[in-house]
Amino acid sequence: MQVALINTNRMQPPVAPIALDYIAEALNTGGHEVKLLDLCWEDNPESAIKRFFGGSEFGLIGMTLRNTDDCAFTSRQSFLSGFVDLVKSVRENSGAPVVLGGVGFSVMPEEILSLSKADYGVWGEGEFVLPQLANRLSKKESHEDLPNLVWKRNGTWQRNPPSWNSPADLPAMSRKCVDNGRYFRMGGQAGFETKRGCSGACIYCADPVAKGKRVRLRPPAAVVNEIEQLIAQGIDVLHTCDGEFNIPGQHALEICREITRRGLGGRIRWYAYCSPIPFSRELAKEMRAAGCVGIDFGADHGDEAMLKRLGRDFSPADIRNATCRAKEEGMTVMLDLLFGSPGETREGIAKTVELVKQSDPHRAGVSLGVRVYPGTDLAKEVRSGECVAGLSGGKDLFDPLFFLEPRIAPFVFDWLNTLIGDDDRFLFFDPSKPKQNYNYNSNQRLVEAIQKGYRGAFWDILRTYR
Ligand code: B12
Repeated sequence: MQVALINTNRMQPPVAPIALDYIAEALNTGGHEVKLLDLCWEDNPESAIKRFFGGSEFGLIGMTLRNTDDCAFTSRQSFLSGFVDLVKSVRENSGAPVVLGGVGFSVMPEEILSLSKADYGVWGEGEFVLPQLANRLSKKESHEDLPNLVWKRNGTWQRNPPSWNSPADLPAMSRKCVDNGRYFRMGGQAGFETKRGCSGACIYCADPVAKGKRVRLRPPAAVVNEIEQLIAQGIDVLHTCDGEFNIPGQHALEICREITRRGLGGRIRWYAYCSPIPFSRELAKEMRAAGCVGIDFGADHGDEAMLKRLGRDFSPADIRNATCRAKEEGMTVMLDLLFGSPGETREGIAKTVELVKQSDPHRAGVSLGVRVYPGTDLAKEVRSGECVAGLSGGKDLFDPLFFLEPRIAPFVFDWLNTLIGDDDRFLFFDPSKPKQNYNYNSNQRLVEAIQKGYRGAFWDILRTYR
């Protein structure tokens, strides 16, 4: 069957739709032919859609929704109405069934299907179910039993139980469907994935909702084969696409050793999201030897009680140690902080800022106000009792829901100014502070830097760009 895949993510600077590279590979392996329409590069998406469907007939159309919104308390840009318009425009130009997927989509599949009036959704990973859906549709066989499929029966969406497959069963990834070279020139990095799923208990995080609660590992040889494919395309700056690269630590070590064994450590520079634990000296050394140049630790907070409240399993001392080890091995460090969740206090924020100053990472990103995703423990908690007062947004699906602890809301911006002043190690998730803004949505400073040749993790480009 001829399948159309459409990337709907038009945010600048661009991030390549790795999902469509992976899914295209699985469809090709399953005997289907794929054509990609990448709307990221189109000034006028409607006419691009018209042009694309003008010449070809498709049996199935897959559309990806990576970001429902920019997840930033200060800007709150939702992408859903734009996405709904694109589905409508596709419908007007083709009679083929439309299936939706993506990490953003998987957080609220039924709602997005109802809004967009698409035919199907795939909740979670797409490589296993999409080729089966294409097979069944081409043979006109029933498909209502397919795992992960969201489909309509008598006007009501049905979400089939997922099958969380082993990534070892994925095909070898050639990374040739998407124009990764162009994304590298315009976006400064390419992604690769080493595992799926997360068994963590962070109350705010949608990863277990969209990827499953069991960690499923990709074989190191397959990951490094894929890296080699990217290198062959001239791409040598990469970013991991895992929630946290070092969980589990042994797998991270094995990936690094495989990169080093193939002599690639000196040929690539890569960045990873990591947890402050486990982060042994051995892992730090192996990561650096394998070409890792920067780590963004999901530190969240510097107050022991708040870390517990957020469901994290490490301490402020672990954050200090991880920062120190990574720096000793020559890697650049960013600490990601999350302020304003339930129970936040003036003192907790002060302790966190103090911890950052003592640990002295290269950058610390301050995110204030927590995005409340459906299906998370935070979503359950804030709907009850006194937390309701801290909610804002959420009047409809186009209005992202956030929480900011009401006890600190009246003074928190001033308090942060007092504590941080003009310490330029701190970045803010806030477009109203362009020089310190690490919200990557329409970040013009970042776009400019990449055009001038800067490459790397976005926070590191922002750090070095003058
Ligand atoms: C790595 C990462 C980044 C890196 C990307 C680096 C790179 N070169 O790729 C950086 C730091 C740049 C980044 C930036 C941002 N990110 Co980010 N990022 C991630 C992360 C950790 C991995 C994303 C990824 O590539 N996964 C691997 C791919 C293979 O998985 P996938 O996209 O989910 O695709 C699978 C399925 O969803 C499905 N699927 C996907 N599409 C389709 C289509 C069809 C038809 C089907 C059937 C199935 C299907 O199959 C795919 C393969 O299994 C996720 C969290 C996570 N664990 O997913 C957050 C995440 C995607 N990011 C998020 C956000 C908000 C952002 C920013 C908007 C933040 C900001 N304001 O600056 C920007 C957006 C940048 C942009 N231009 O789009 C949110 C989105 C949440 C939401 N509901 O909208 C996430 C989920 C994190 C979170 N907060 O929970 N990010």
